[in-house]
Amino acid sequence: MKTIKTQVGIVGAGPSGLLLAQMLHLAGIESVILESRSRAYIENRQRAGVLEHGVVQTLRDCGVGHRLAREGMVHEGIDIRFGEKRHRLDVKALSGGQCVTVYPQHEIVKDLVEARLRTGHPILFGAKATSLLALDQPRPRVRYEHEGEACELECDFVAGCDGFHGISRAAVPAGQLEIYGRDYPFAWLGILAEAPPASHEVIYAHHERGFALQSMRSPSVSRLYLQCAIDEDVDQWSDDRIWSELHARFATDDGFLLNEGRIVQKSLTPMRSFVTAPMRHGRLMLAGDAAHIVPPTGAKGLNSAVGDVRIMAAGLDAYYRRGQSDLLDRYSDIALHRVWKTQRFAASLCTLLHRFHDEPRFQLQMQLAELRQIVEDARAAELFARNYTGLPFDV
Ligand code: RFL
Ligand code: PHB
Repeated sequence: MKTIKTQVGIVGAGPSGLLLAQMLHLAGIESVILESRSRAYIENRQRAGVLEHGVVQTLRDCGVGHRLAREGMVHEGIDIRFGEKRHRLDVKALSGGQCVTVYPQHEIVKDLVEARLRTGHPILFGAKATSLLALDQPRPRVRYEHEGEACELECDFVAGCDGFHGISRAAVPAGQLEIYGRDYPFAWLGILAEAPPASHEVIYAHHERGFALQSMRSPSVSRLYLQCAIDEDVDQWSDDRIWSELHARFATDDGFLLNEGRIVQKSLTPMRSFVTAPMRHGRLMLAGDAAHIVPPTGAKGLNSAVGDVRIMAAGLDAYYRRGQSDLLDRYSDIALHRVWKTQRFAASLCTLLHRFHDEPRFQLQMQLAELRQIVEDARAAELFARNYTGLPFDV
């Protein structure tokens, strides 16, 4: 069987795997990335949009911030709507100077793939990992298929960066992982529209008909989401129906109007909170969506993945540079400390903004009271802004 040897075997070329590879490269550590999909597929997959302050800094520090600095849209505030009124939260002032940047995830993926290719180190597309072996031994192995051939990657550590549906988490023996989670009884219908965003900041709209969100991908392309049923048939949503529902949910008493445009993509996203603990088993370390999922309301998934990768890279650096394994041994504890804070924020924002169909009318009043507190009470607003723009990284 064809075998490649390296220091760190990385399964998955999403933001987690690609950023880890770049950080390891900068630290002089060798790695091989295995990605089951094609380069074109991962570079066009529509996902996240909002980057925390510290994530932008991390990407810059890793030498992949040039296009982000040019094309990223820096946002100093967000618009929260409820009861047909809009409220601007100046998150920059409230958080002590931190902004968020809207820059699509697939553009980060493009920047990181380009950086990887420039290093000349291996990234194999169409390489599907099929099993992880000897995870409790000094040299674990990843078995994978590439160009119709069964191959093996032998390494010191395996970084499981293969997302929620990957094989890494499942490779941990039964009973060794604790799973925490919740599935929400609704989904998001997301669209990409060739329409300039009507507001230059992201809008979070609480409405009796359900939650809606306006974001953007560029000054001429809007990204919009609508809360919908979990089993919604996207084909039942004509463009006219989507626009009329969006208009209803974003309406304010001062006559705000969304810009319409050609809808070029429609998709359905389920909503889930999920954490696996510990995030390490033997020589396998999980990062990003392979270890935890947040409902997208707080825009935390990708940001949380970057938090994991920073800790893992620092641990590997200490291990290879100084022969110290204590940081690596504490990887899971350090990562989970931040993961749970992020989970709390994302889950609470999700339950604050969405309608639950079985909820008593009482619950709606609770949501409105909390929303009022966020926009009226400076301390509640500050806490929100600090979570939204990003808590400090532990490493
Ligand atoms: P990914 O991006 O899923 O990448 C995993 C990679 O692993 C590959 N893979 C395999 N490769 C080899 N062998 C196998 N057996 C493999 N199995 C899988 C996959 O092909 C893939 O390329 O995980 P990663 O890197 O951990 O990144 C996580 C983020 O993608 C995710 O958290 C965010 O997209 C979540 N998210 C958001 N996060 C934010 O921080 N800000 C946002 O504004 C935001 N908005 C969103 C979002 C996610 C959304 N969806 C679609 C779930 C909005 C939406 C609608
Ligand atoms: C997005 O731009 O896709 C986006 C923005 C804000 C969120 C979630 C997703 O909270």
